[in-house]
Amino acid sequence: MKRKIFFQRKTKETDIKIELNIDGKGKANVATGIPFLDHLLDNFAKHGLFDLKIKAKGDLEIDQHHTVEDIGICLGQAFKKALGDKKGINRAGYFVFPLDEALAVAAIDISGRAYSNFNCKFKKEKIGDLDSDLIKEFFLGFVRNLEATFHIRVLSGENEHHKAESIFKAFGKAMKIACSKDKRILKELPSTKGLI
Ligand SMILES: [Mn+2]
Repeated sequence: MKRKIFFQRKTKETDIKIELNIDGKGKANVATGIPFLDHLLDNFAKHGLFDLKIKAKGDLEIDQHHTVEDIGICLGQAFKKALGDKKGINRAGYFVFPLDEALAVAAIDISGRAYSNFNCKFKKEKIGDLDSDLIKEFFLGFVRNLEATFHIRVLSGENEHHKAESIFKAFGKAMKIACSKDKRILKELPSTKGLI
């Protein structure tokens, strides 16, 4: 079964279209109306080897909140649908990604249990054109809809661009590991409970 999906969600606040291939090559085409968020999601796709197309139109004239949060929601739903029955997947993954002085850890378990522990504080309100406090909201929307447990730590870092980018690179690599299949358990769910 191909782990590919087209997903669209339209509300009065945002209109978001996502094409995702979990078993891709890292081809990204992201246009959210917020160029720095595009940059972060490009990095996520590139390092996770996901083919990812996102077209988002949000009510940016109000602020960026709806758009960033809803992209997290839609991306979480897209992964959940594309993963299908989850048989054979590693389920959990983590990565520690350095970017010069910045070092981020992302640990994920696609466990059916939504929990986000995002501990990075940004000193600046804006990174490029992105409201930095919305990165936390993006991950909350993502894990609630993927139904996954997620921890993000930034162990060191000075530059805000480096901190944010190292988070999304670690996020991509950790998701790649968690979504990857292990040939030995292709017909099994990776759970002692028998349910995810
Ligand atoms: Mn960069």
